[in-house]
Amino acid sequence: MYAQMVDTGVKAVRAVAEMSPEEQAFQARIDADIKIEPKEWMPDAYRRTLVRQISQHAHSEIVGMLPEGNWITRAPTLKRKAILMAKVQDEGGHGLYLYSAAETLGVSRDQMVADLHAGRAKYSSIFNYPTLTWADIGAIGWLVDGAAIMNQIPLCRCSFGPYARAMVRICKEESFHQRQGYDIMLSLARGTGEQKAMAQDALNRWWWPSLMMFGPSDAESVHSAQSAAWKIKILSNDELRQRFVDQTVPQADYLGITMPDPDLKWNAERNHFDFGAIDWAEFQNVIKGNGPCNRDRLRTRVKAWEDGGWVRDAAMAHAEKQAARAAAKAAA
Ligand code: FAQ
Repeated sequence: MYAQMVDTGVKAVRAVAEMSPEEQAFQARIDADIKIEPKEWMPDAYRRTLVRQISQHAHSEIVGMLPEGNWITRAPTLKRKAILMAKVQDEGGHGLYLYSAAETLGVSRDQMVADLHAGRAKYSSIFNYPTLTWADIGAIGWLVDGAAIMNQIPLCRCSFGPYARAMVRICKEESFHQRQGYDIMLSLARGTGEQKAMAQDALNRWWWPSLMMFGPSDAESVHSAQSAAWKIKILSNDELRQRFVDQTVPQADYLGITMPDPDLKWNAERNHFDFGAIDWAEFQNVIKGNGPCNRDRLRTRVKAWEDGGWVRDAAMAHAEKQAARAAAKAAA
């Protein structure tokens, strides 16, 4: 039903002396911060790693439209509705840039979509949680887009040119998304007691899953060492998670709501917040397909793809007719 670990063929990071001359030249370019472009030679495992990560990222954007799309018809004001519609459309756009970036590596969008629908590809764990109240839309913008930006800013400097360039625009848009979410939280936090309670409840439910978005701890992360050597990953899962916590705790204080973590406290020695243990069993359960909404999300995506079949067929038929007309005109 849902993806298991993707084997990119990397067992351990190899020393330069163990690499072929081609691999050594490739690694030297990476070390010199030269971007790798699609038509250049690259190790198969580098290509597979990027296809895995970029396609998962694209799927996350597309599946990520669903929890928020669920609230477009119920947004509390016309302005909030217009903003939410624009945000959800932006996420669709991000998916398209990312599918295009992955296509430069030789995989077709149809193949990537088929992999998602067949459960062979992952998407972010966070989108398997339900949006129960309007405050969840605030929490997603504030926390989920906030975590996404924290992870994606370093990706703007990653070694693969098309991915790095796609990230620049995506990050600009995500920062607006984060601010619209925080603005919703601020309105609720300054509202009635009931509204403030709604904001607190959304924080309680979204905080821990947001921390899981950064992936397993560095000690458990199977791909990190090689991805760091290839400068696909600039900062580790744990480093990014810590930065996110440090950035977000003062924002919750400003809202006047409380992080659902009794172990959260400032550590002056480390100059960081200490935080409680993440429930990794929950994370593993969600990425294996058993989160609250996994089945529903996939079912909805598959149905949307099937329902849109006639549009793709019509576009193809139109393109074929145009090509045939152009050929007939050229021959006349
Ligand atoms: N969910 O060895 P690592 C967004 C998997 S965009 C599910 O550490 P890696 C915008 C991982 O794939 C959010 N699976 O892996 C938005 C691997 O399994 P595999 C998406 C996860 O790749 C906002 C295994 O665990 N962002 O939110 C997760 O080096 C609002 C071992 O992990 C991106 O995709 C997870 N959270 O590091 C949209 C950013 N974490 O592939 C709508 C790009 C780990 O072997 C509304 N991706 N796994 O089967 C990355 O930076 C990396 O892929 C990580 C994981 C950091 C996510």
